[in-house]
Amino acid sequence: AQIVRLEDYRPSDFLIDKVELDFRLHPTATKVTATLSVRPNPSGRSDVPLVLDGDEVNLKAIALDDRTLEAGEFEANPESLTISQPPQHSFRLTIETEINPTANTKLMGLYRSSGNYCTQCEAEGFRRITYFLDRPDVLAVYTTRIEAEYEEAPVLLGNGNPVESGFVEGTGRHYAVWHDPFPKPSYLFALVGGRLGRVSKTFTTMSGREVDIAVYVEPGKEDRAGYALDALERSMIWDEQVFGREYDLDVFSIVAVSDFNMGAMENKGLNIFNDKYVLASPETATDSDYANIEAIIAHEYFHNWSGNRVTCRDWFQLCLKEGLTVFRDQEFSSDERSRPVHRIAEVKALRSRQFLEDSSPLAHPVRPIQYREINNFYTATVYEKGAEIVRMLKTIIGDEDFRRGMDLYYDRCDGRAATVEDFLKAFADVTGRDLSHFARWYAQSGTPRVSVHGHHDEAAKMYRLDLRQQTPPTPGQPTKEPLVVPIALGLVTQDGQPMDAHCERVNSRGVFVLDKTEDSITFTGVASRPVPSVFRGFSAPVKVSLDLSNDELLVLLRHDTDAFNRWQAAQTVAMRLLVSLSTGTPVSDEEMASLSSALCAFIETDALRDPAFAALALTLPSEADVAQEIGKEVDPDAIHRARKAMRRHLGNACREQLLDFHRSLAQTESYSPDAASAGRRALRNAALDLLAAADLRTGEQLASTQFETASNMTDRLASLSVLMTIPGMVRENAIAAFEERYRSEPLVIDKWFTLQAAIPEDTTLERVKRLMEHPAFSINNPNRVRSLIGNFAMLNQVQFNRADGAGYAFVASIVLRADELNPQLASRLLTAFSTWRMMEPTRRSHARRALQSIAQKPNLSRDVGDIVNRSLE
Ligand code: BAL
Ligand code: ZN
Repeated sequence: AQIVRLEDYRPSDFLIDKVELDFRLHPTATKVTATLSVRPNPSGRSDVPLVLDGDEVNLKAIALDDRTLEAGEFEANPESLTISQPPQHSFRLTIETEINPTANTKLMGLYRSSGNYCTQCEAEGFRRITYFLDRPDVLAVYTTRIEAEYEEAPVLLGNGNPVESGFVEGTGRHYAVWHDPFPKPSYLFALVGGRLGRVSKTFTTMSGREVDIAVYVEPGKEDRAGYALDALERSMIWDEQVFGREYDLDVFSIVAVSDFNMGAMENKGLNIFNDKYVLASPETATDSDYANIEAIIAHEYFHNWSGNRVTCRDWFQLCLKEGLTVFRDQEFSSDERSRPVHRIAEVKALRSRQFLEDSSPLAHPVRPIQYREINNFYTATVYEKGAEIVRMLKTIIGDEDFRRGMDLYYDRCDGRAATVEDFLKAFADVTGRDLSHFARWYAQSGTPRVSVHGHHDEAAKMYRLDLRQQTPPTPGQPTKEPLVVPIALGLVTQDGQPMDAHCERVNSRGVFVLDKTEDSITFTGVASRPVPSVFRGFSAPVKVSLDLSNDELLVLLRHDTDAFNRWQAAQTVAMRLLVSLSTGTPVSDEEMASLSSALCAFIETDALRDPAFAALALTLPSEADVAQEIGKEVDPDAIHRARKAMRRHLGNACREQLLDFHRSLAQTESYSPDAASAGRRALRNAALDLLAAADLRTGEQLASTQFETASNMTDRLASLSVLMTIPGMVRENAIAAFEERYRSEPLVIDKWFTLQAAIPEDTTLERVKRLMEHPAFSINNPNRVRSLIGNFAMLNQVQFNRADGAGYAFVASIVLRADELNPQLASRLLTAFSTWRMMEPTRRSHARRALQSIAQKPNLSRDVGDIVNRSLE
């Protein structure tokens, strides 16, 4: 497939200012008439053909300025439409196409989900509806008329504001016209038609305008849409207060659909969501579902400014909207919940997904310089590392200048398709700083490693920190340059008091900026050897190596003023022990006991002050995280045994305290999804998990009682998850009871699939294959496939990475099956193989064979072909 390169970017030779669309919805033969107002682009080339993009387009007719074009005046195939000699002035092009939305299993363009019509156009789905200049720097004003059988689709929604609606007399059909006054790229186009229930309210913006905000869901599920509507309203208020951004249309709608490739989509004024990120009730959704709904509703809403009002010039700039919008949703969640707890959750996700990607054959810069298939770049690197770059910028320049820079960026770029350079220039201009070195974060892939060595001179009362950064090679980038790394830091005495030491290179916000390969900073007035607390709040997305003993780290656990580093200190010690245990390096009883007694002491004094934080402190690094830390010749079975042993040790050591939490934190009042209540449930369930690890019978008894009496999904699922670790009839009966209870709830059955797919036992592969025959499973539905097969591959380290290769062969076979229906889904599944090179030789050769079996298949989609080739390179 052809490679698209950033360096080849040039402006479009033609622009489209206005688009008028007419849809006659029909399950298998939807007719679309698109009237495009086209003109030559003054900044493009003249006397060149007009080439419009298409993808499986079925063209019915074409006219130029109302004159039907004859064969010979244009050239059309399903992938493009060319007019060799277009007029050199403005003209109107009218294109009629026909679509079969029912047969559209790719879920790109116009398709049907549970009988409803919906669209997904990012990145290149609009060209599946009609021929178009389907690129984000072509911005047009859209008017959309939608017509359908009233019985089939009583609700008709489009972008922008409703203009007109009515019945088509004597036909049983009706129509609605929508007009969006804000010029937008085609990827933000959307329509919905169907039978939908609605919850809504009026939101008054900061300038006093009234907006009708609404959430549409499957009829009968309106009572599960209230939390999403509330999260939307809170997001609107937050963006006004924190970024000064006001909503700009008369309506804002969110529609939940059950077949969706992504989490959600920010179409102008008409967000379309995977129903998993809208529907919630205490009986069907967990605390983390509620938190995800809140974050994703906010994310899509925030795109209205960071993405829609200011969009991207080309797809290489994807991080411009995605990194920035993730940063914005993270800040929102931190303000709505507990900032340190949220920061820990962000960092855990970053490490497990982005650091992994950055050390894999799929590593790429936050702003890639080339792609074969843009769908494969909606990655943790573009999103999460992209957000970390924005956060570092804020850390370096400070809150006030950050806000001034954001305002300038919006002022300058409103209504335009912008670049990363435009973004950075706004901050350079408000601060007078040169950000060209900082910009390297966008171009250089790989996770930097920063080593920190401390030297104390008692006589001179000086303390020196020697810092060194280095980034390992990644595909296409054998050598690396030093980056600009903000390090938030402080010193703590050996008995845990904050030290009042001075270093003029650390700014008033406690930040030192490392911008060379090596540097040293010296603190004065340091009488005794301190414990340094570095990268507070995880101030840069780097891996840190510290020359601190475990005992010194545990001082930070007890005493650091930075909550993130308190958590980090215990994780670092746990990780060291897990790596040793997994690789056959002896670990003494004292070493194990020093961590467990520090954690027991910590939870005894601190847990109830912030239960959510305590739950995180009690959760050991995952098996995948340990594998990543080991990095080569990985034996997943050894890691599994090590982690099990350590959980058993911790559960025994803190047993009394854990039993007490499990008893005293039982839910008594009615369920509320707020962060404080969720934190208490998290601590209680973390306690249950460790108690079961220490003693299976106690665990089984506590978990089965909790399973039977739980008053909400969080507690019920947590207890079932614990039962999954205990083979036997109690577990199998609970699995059956859960299925019986939630059989008609697809999103709950997804959880049931996931728990079973994650059982670390040899029989799991057979279980997963059996579950594919379950009536609720469908290879066509992305949520089902990801829950059962995606999570088998991502969560079940020992069974996906089976030594006999059966896990790899199975997932490869599903990738091939899925690829025939939905290439995006298939290529996403395939990324589970990104860890294959770090495995020990037997597993590595099985994985290579599975990847080769995919690569050899004829007619692979571009999506899967790209990932499999990069994985094998
Ligand atoms: N733009 C694709 C979905 C999202 O990131 O919001
Ligand atoms: Zn986004």
